[in-house]
Amino acid sequence: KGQVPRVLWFTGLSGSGKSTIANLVDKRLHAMGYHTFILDGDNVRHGLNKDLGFTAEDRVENIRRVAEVAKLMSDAGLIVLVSFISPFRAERRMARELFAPGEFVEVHIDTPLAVAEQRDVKGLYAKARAGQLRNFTGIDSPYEVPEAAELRLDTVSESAERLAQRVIDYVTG
Ligand code: GGZ
Repeated sequence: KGQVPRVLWFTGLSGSGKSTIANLVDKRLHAMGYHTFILDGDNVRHGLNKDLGFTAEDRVENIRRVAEVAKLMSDAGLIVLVSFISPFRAERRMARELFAPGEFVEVHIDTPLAVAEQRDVKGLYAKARAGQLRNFTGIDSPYEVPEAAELRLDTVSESAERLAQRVIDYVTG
C-alpha cells in the first residue's frame, strides 16, 4: 500500500458539488479510522478570512491562507479536505508546492457552468446575472480549469456517492 495523501484539494465552480462530495469522503475516511478535517468557506470565510471578499486579489489571499492552514493541519497529522472554488491555477500550484510529491491530490469537481447555474441552490447565479452580485465565478470572474488534476469527477453522469467512492479508492488504493 502506497503513501496516503495529506491534502485532498477540491476545486470547482460554486454549486458544482464540492462540499457534498468532500463531506461524503470525510465521513467514509472517518469511518475507516482516519483523522480528517474539512476546510471550507463555512469555517474559514466567517472567521480567519472574514476580512476577504471576492476580488481576484482577495481570492488569491484566501487560497494562500487556506493552503498554509492545510499545511499546518497536515503537519499535525490530519488528512485535510480543502473545499474552495480556488479558481486560479497559480494559487493551486502554490498550494501543491507546500507538499511533497504524492501528498497533494487535486480533485476537480467538473460540473459545467450551465448545470451549476441551472441548480442554483442558493440563488447566487440569478443574482449575478441580474448584476446584483459582482465578480461571480463563471459569470464575470474567471475559473481556470485544472490541467493536471489527479482526479476529475463528472457530476453529470455519476452520483455524489459513487464519486466520493472514487476519491476513497484513490486515497486508500
Ligand atoms: C463566487 C461567491 C461569490 C462570488 C459569494 N463568486 O456556492 P457557495 O456560495 O456556497 O460557494 C461560493 C463561495 C465561494 O467562496 P470560496 O472561498 O470558495 O471562493 S474562492 O476560492 O474563489 O476564494 C458562493 C459564495 O462563496 N460566493 N460571492 N462573487 N462565489
